[in-house]
Parts: sequence; structure tokens; C-alpha cells
Amino acid sequence: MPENPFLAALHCKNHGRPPVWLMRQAGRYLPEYRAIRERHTFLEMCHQCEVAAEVTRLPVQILGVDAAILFADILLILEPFKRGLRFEEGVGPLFERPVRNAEDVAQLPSFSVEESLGFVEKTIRLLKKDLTVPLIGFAGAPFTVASYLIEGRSSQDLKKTRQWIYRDPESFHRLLEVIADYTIAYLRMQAQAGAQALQIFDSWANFLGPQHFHSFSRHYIQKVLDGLRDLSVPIIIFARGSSMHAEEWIPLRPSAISLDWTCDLVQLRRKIPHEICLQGNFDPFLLYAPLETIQKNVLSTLKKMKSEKGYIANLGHGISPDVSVDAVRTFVDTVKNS
Ligand code: 1CP
Repeated sequence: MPENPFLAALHCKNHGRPPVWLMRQAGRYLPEYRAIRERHTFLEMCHQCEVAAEVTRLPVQILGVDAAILFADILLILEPFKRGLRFEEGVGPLFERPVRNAEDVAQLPSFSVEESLGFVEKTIRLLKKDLTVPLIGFAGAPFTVASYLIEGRSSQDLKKTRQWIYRDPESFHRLLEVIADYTIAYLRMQAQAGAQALQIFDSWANFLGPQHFHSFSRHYIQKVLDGLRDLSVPIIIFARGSSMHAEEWIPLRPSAISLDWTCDLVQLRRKIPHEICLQGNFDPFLLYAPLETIQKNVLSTLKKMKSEKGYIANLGHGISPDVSVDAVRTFVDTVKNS
């Protein structure tokens, strides 16, 4: 049985307090992150292995979380398509030449994951030399990744993506196939370099109706999971829309399901088989509350999850950039001292 509480929980064999880490733990709320970010663009930080490794280590050193998540982004896998990806201050990710139709899909260049994304492998190998906790590798789910490539920027309604599904579902499937194949190769590379768990982020599938969710989101996550099954690396699926979709992940047999904050963790624990670990699902905005409220809230949930062998404490989505480090520290310490 794995000794580390995070890996033990992923195998639903944890006996002590739950492990804790936070989505976006290596992000802008940390002054140490902002200091490094002043000297580099975000993409430079991802590409420069020493810098990416340093940022990955920050929350382990500062907060003592039980797992580290690789400092990278779900959109890096799209850089080799050369559609002009950049991250603009105050705006977020932008593609100068979004992909909008069948012709664009046909013209996407092929690439070698090892060559084009080899910097990620190098960062993982660097980290493995001295990281004291397990390392989580990750990728976006094909649907979520495709939606950025199509919209060209963050979108409120994924209008262009959803229009395409109705207009020409075949070419949309072709795009998802291509992204899913690269995602398998990319996650394989991360696991082989030493990532001990993998998380797949499906941040936008909650925009899809049930039929489209099955054929355009879940189907391709299934493909990715099946393409990695032989590696025996635990895989966590994070999806927004947990209240609607959480149980639909069961047939895919992930190691863990990471729930957003809109669903009832205890009720879902009764419905999801105990071979599947649950992760989450504190409201990220809890971290704006007074420190005693954070403590009370965390302890109340942990009480309900007591003696749960497959539970990882986390937020239901990423940490907001303007929360205080004290709030995050209180959250982590409350779990660790429980
Ligand atoms: O300006 C800056 O300093 C960059 C901010 C930033 C950071 C710290 C971005 C831009 N990405 C990241 C790192 C990141 N992104 C990590 C690694 C470290 C960690 O978690 O601590 C991870 C796992 C992600 C994943 C990610 N990127 C997701 C999935 C999770 C989610 O938030 O739903 C998504 C959707 C992205 C796209 C993205 N990258 C960056 C931003 C601001 C966004 C979101 C844009 C939007 O809201 O549409």
C-alpha cells in the first residue's frame, strides 16, 4: 500500500487524516509567484524548466501541501499547432488564429509530443530529484481544450464551439480525436517522466446538454483514460457541473472524481462506489471568509467524511488570485491538524 496519504487516498486505502492540496496552489495569490512572474511572461515560466520547477515547489515549501501539481497550463498542448497562443495581461489566453471549421482542422500540423513538449518532461525530471511529495501531472479534457482553440479566448457561453457542433458535428469529432490522441501521448510522457498521478481538467463541459456531453466530452475522456490504462497511474477527473454529471464518470473507472462546489459531497459519496476516491469540493470563495469560518467549515466537512479511506481535501475549483495566503494556510493547516 502506498505510504503517502495522497497516493493512499487515490487507492482508497488512506487510514489517517485526509491529504490536502489545492487547485491553482502554484498561482498568483503567492507573493513569491508574483515576484518570479514580474521577471517572465507566463509562457516563459512554463518553458523554462528551472523556473517551472521552482514554482511547482513553492506551495510545498510555503504551505506544506501533500501533493505538488506541475506548473504548466492545459493550453500548452496547443502551442505546436502554431495558432498564435499568448497570455495577455488582464485578459488570459488568446489565439490569434482560432480554429473555426473543417478546413482549419485538416490543416493542423502533426507534431511529436516528445520534441514539442519535451520541456514539460524535463521539468518533471528536474522535480523528481528533490520533490518530497507526489507530483501530479495534468492535461485539459479534449472538449475544454478544443473550446479555447475555437473561441480564441475565454468565453461566457462557448457560442462558436456549440454552433460548430450543430453545424458540422463530423469535423468537430475529428478535432476532438486529434486532441485526444495528443493528450494520451502527452500524459504518457508525463507519467513516464515521473508524475505519480494525473488530473484531467474538464472545465467547460458543463455548457453541454446531456446528449452532447456524452458524445463530445465524456466519450473523449473515456478514450484518454483507456489509452493510459496500461500505465497503472491513478487518474483524477475534474469536471465543472458535478451536480449534473458526477455519476456519469463512474463507468469510466477513474481513480478519483474531483467535484466542484455545487454538489453535496456526502450525498455523492453514497452514490459513487467506494473504489473511486472523491476530491474537493470546498467553495473557492470560502477563502474570503474570516479565518475562524474557514476552520469551522473545513472541520464540519471533515467530520462528515471521517473514516473515509478515499477522500482528498481540495477546493471545488482553483484558488482566486486575490485571496490571502493566511486564508490558504488556515485551510491547509486545519486539514493537516484534524
Ligand atoms: O498571469 C499569470 O500569472 C498566469 C495565471 C495562470 C496560472 C498560474 C494561468 C493562465 N495558468 C496557470 C497555471 C495552471 N493552469 C495550472 C498549474 C498550477 C496550479 O494549478 O497550481 C493548472 C493546473 C492550470 C489549469 C487550467 N488552465 C485550466 C483548468 C482548471 C480551471 O481553472 O478550470 C484552465 C481552464 C486553464 C486556462 C487558463 N490559463 C490561465 C488562465 C487565466 C486560464 C483560465 C482562463 C478562463 O477563465 O477561461
